[in-house]
Amino acid sequence: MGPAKIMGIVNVTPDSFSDGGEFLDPQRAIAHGRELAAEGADVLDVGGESTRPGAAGVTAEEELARVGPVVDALAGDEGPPVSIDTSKLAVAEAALEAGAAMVNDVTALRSESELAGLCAEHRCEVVLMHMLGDPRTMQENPVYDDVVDDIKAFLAERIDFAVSQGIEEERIWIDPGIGFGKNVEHNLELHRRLGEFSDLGRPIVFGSSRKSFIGRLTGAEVDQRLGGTIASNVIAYANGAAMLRVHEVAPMREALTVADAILQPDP
Ligand code: HH2
Repeated sequence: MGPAKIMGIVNVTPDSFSDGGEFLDPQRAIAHGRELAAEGADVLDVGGESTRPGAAGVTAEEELARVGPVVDALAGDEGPPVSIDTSKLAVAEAALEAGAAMVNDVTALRSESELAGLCAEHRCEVVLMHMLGDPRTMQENPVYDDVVDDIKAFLAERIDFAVSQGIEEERIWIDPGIGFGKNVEHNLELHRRLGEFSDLGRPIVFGSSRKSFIGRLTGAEVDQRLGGTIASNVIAYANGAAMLRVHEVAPMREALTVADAILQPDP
């Protein structure tokens, strides 16, 4: 097994927690996606709806207006495959038709009943992420019996559901959903015990880039969390993550090269 894949984040939103508004103009988002591709991203994750704690929802029309031109352009490049970060059927459908190869759904196919069938039909890759509650309420007071066991049980159920809808198991990725209904200690425990998710038999996507637990630990503002992001992702990789979803691809690529040389020495 080589190093983990890097998923570069391309936000086309006015209010993402990490870079809201920076790339709302489609041309800027496209240019940003191309930069991340040049830095070595293996996948570009295009999103038009912020899921940060407390974020307001957005209509499918609005979301599609944001991401449509960006997916069109990036999927038309020779570059890395495009993932669409959405929970909406209409947005996923347009993106898949424009050439997206992956649907990254933070609700794990719970938002729109037909999304699973659409993914099955297109034979795209699918990311199933855990979230407790919804973005408006998820950080209020998350409680688990056992954070890892509870999330594993949820993901096992969502894998069964996806397969029952015709999605091939080989196309499914799982994600514990760092920051989605988790307090700082939950997030840290998920790093330490990430290896337990390998029992589910599917590759793990990990998304901690710039998230608030890093700010809580370091005091750093959201765009100053690269050091914490690197530490978090290297530990996740060491504990079995197969895909790292990050804002800053080049430094993550460097860190992974070093981590990989340490963890997987040439025989
Ligand atoms: N986190 C966010 C969005 N999508 N997808 C996956 N699979 N895993 C994640 O951890 C994840 C995700 C965070 O939400 P948002 O507020 O949109 O910010 P950003 O996209 O800048 O990370």
